[in-house]
Amino acid sequence: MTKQQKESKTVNIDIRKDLFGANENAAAINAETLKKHGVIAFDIMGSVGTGKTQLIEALCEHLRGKYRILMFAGDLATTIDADRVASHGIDTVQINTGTACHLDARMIKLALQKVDLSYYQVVFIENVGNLICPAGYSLGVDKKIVVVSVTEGPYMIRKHPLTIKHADMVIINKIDLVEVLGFDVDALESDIREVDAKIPVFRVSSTTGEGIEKLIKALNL
Ligand SMILES: Nc1nc2c(ncn2[C@@H]2O[C@H](COP(=O)(O)OP(=O)(O)O)[C@@H](O)[C@H]2O)c(=O)[nH]1
Ligand SMILES: [Mg+2]
Repeated sequence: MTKQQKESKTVNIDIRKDLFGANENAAAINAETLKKHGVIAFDIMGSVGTGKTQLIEALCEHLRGKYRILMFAGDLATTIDADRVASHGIDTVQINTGTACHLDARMIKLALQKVDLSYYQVVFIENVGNLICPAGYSLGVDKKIVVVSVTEGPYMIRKHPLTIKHADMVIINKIDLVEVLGFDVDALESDIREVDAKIPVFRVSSTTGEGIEKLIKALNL
C-alpha cells in the first residue's frame, strides 16, 4: 500500500443536513426573539395568485384597530405586495430574495433585527409565491398557513402534498368563485385530509370577507 493510499480519507458532506441545520438554528433564534417581544407571527405560503396578499389585506382590515401589525413581504424582486398592504396603513418590510424561491429563517432573522419589534404585536409574513419550496424552511413562526384557491384546478394538493404536511392550517380561498367555476371544494378538502386528517381547513373569500371572522377566531386574534 502506498503512503497516499494509507492516508487517504473520505469526507462526507451532507448538504441537506448542513443547510437545513443552519436554517433550524436561525428559526429557533427567531422563535425566541418573537416570544421575548410577545409577538405572534404567521408564515403564509402558497402559489402565485392564490390570494396570500389579499388575505393579509382582509385580515389587516379586521385587525388593525386591535393590534399593531407588521407585514414581511417575500418577493423575488418587486414591492407590489408590500405596497398593497401598506395602503391599509400597515408597516411593511420588503424582503427581495433575488433568485431564491422561498424565504428562509436567516432572511427573517436579518429582517427582525431591522425593526423595533417591541412596538408590534402581530407579524404576517407573505412567503414567496411557490407551493413547493417554502414548505421545508421553518421561519420560527407560531403558525404556518397554506393558502390554496379554487382557481388552481383540482389537483394541486395531490401533486404537492408536502406543503400540507409541513403546515398547521390550510385556507381554501376564493370561495366566492366556486359556483361560477363549478369547483368541487369537498373533493379538494378530502385531498387535504388524505395528507393530514386533523389539519384545520377554512374556506374563505378574501374579496367578499366570507369566513374571515371565523378564521380570525381560529387564529386566536
Ligand atoms: N374572486 C376572488 N378573487 C380573489 C380572492 N383573493 C384574491 N383574489 C384575486 O386573485 C388575484 C391574486 O391575488 P393575490 O392576493 O395577489 O395573490 P398572491 O399572489 O397569492 O399574493 C388578485 O387579482 C386578487 O384580487 C378571493 O377570495 N376571491
Ligand atoms: Mg402576493
